Amino acid sequence: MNAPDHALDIKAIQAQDAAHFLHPFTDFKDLASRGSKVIVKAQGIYVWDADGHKMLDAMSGLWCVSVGYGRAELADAARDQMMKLPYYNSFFQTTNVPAVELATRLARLAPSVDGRHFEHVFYSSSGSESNDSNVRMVRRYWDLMGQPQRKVIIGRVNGYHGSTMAGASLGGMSGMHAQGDLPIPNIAHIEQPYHFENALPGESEADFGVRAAGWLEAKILELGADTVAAFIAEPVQGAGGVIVPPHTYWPEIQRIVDKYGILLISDEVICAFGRLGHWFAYEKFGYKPDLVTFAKAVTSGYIPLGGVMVGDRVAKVLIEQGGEFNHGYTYSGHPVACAVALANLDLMEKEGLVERVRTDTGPYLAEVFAKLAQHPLVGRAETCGMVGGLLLLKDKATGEPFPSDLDVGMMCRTHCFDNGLIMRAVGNRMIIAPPLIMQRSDIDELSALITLVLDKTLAQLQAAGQF
Ligand code: PXG
Repeated sequence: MNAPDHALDIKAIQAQDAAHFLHPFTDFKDLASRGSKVIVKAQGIYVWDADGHKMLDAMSGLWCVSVGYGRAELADAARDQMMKLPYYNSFFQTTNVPAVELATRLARLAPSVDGRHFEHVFYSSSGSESNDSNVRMVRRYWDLMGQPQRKVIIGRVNGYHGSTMAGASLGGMSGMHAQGDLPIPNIAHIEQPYHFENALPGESEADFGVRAAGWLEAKILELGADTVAAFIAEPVQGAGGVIVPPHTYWPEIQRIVDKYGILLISDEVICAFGRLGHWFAYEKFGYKPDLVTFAKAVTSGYIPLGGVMVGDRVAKVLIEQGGEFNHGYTYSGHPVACAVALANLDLMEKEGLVERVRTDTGPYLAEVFAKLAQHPLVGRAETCGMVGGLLLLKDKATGEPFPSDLDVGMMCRTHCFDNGLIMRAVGNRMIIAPPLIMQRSDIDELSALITLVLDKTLAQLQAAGQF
């Protein structure tokens, strides 16, 4: 398995890649000068590049391959459905069996909180599209409610909600806003609940959580409560660096959205389907969203599918009063994607993956991260279910960060690649979202690899006189 793939002319593939393939979120010229790493195969929790290097994929692809690679059940489901009905639209009073079955199943999986139910699904093919659908549904809802002035959707700095015009606008990534005249009108942002960066000196996590939620109330009052349509947030911020909010944050957010009657959108593109030990993450934190965005792990990334769980409050109005809803995609309710999702949910249920994360591997990963926090480079170590973040600091006692031009995160990530481990670097936070099929022994292997790359990063910093 570890031999180079001689059937491939890697240099030619890299040259064609540079000549024809514009990669997402990439400096095209820089990548062309380096040459892409060609990933050729995968099995279980590992991927292999064309040179035969085996890597433990602690990012599950891109937060999606929850059931691991090489699952024949998902390929069989796709093939069977392709041979039966590869495509049909659901625009003109037609439907298909997998889309109906999946919507029914998702409605059963989404827990009701305080009598608020999720009975309906609106399908898309990605997280970004789903959040565009959210904007359309939220604004349509308030129009139908006779409050068309309620247009503003509030998101958070460093939140990620996708890369379409609306998705990137809802997100709070300054680098994305800087390109393409974003955000679009009627989007506002508040600061993120990141204790390390935003707490006052000596402020407890609990106090900070309440204060950070209070930024939402302040923004609502600043904008005028009758102009605000919705608040959108990730349960735990993923792409922003695995920022886990204090336990006091979500209850206070719920109090505020209830007080002003604004809709709550839980963007669970990363957090749903067991990532945090529950089918949906709002259940873990106990809040009551009106709309829930999903994508990624609904199919374990084997095929694109996304959507929105539409709660009763919004669904009733759109259905009873809305007439035709002028929005949808060619692939809304794609039969093959829905068939793969059903097979994926079957696997997750059969193997008890959600419960495993909640009761076994999630708590075990937390123990492992508590040990990693002892490493001289690690200033903070946090997990939530099967996501984790390690903050690399120059001085963990004082909280002094490394100078940003040193790019310690990228330094560490290079050691990861060189040593058979895939982690993401977000600034100087090293983050993971491993496949949910991992057992404790896999987590031990992951922990040993992380320790190795931290040691190598430390040695490099010491050699450069930076530590
Ligand atoms: N919402 C959230 C919370 C996400 O994490 C999207 C929406 C958009 O989904 P699509 O399917 O349109 O990509 C995401 C996607 C990273 C990274 O570098 C994270 C995502 C996508 C690409 C890169 O961590 N999350």
